[in-house]
Amino acid sequence: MLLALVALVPITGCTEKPSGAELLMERLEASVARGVIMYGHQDDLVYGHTWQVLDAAGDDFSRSDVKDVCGSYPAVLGLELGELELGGEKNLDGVPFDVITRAAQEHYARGGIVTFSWHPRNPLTGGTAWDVSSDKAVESILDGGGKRELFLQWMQMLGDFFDTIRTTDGERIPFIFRPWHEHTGSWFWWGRDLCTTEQFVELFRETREYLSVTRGMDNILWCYSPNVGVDAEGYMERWPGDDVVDIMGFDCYAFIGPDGPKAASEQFGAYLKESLGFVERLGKEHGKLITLSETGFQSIPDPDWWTDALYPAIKDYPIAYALTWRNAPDDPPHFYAPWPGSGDAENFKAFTEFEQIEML
Ligand code: BMA
Repeated sequence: MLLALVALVPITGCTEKPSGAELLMERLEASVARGVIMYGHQDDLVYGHTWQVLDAAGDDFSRSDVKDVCGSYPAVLGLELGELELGGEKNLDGVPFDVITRAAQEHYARGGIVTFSWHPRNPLTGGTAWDVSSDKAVESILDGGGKRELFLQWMQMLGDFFDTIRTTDGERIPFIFRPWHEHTGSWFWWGRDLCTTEQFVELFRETREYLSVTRGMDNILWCYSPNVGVDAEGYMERWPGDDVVDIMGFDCYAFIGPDGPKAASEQFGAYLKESLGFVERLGKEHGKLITLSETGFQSIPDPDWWTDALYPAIKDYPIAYALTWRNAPDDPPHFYAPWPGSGDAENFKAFTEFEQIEML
């Protein structure tokens, strides 16, 4: 005890208080060093298959489909900011922003880790994030572009929102931000065929520069997350730089094909392993932590997917966490985690009981 106390006393003048981002990185690194993989679920505390939190002040954020099934919360909570840039009260999935803030606070207070994604609308056309009708959207928001002012407003709104992510003592909560994700595909307006490598890199770097430098937010870890379907070279093609990325992420889903769920699971396992192989190598080369930033099998039609497909594919790789996508209450087949009564519930429980899988 005494030794521990001595070790904790800072030597005046020699130690600077670590930033929130540094503390979070230490925590993630320690978890990877222990050989565990944290389980994450998108929007876990804000809604589930049959319910939704709409009243930020009146809710204790104790409900979770995952907890209802296995008794524990996910260690990582993903939250979504799409349409924050419109200035309304709710995100693109109908979640009020004050609910998002409170969920982040509660999850952090319980010892969990928070990560934010963002599907902003197309700044040029006014369409959704999936509006890929113009290859000039990214160009339009960069320096000299016609939508530059709009983009600067978006950045300010993002910064103002992130400023609400604080503990009750007013300390900024450390979190992972994963903007401009899946850019190796061409389904978002910032995707591969919609802008040049230089433009993408500038977009990522500017976003970080604004939040980290202009707004001084030293509580954010920055995650880069291409989609499966690329090789190591494709993964690195639009790398924004070792100085602006903290975590190398990777999004990879299972998709049902003509041969049914088992074949889809098998195929998923094979390409996930192959991809994690080179992401692990790139992580070592660049000195970065790696993670499975999004994964899942919509409706989980293979009831053994958790233990027979996902687990064997990830268990030999040093990923910090594996985050499955959301359980949409307004779109019943759109679920990626179990809920009481879902066909995969028992299998999910068995997955969380592996020693290597960490829940909260
Ligand atoms: C997508 C889908 C959409 C959703 C978006 C942001 O992958 O789940 O329905 O609007 O993520 O959460």
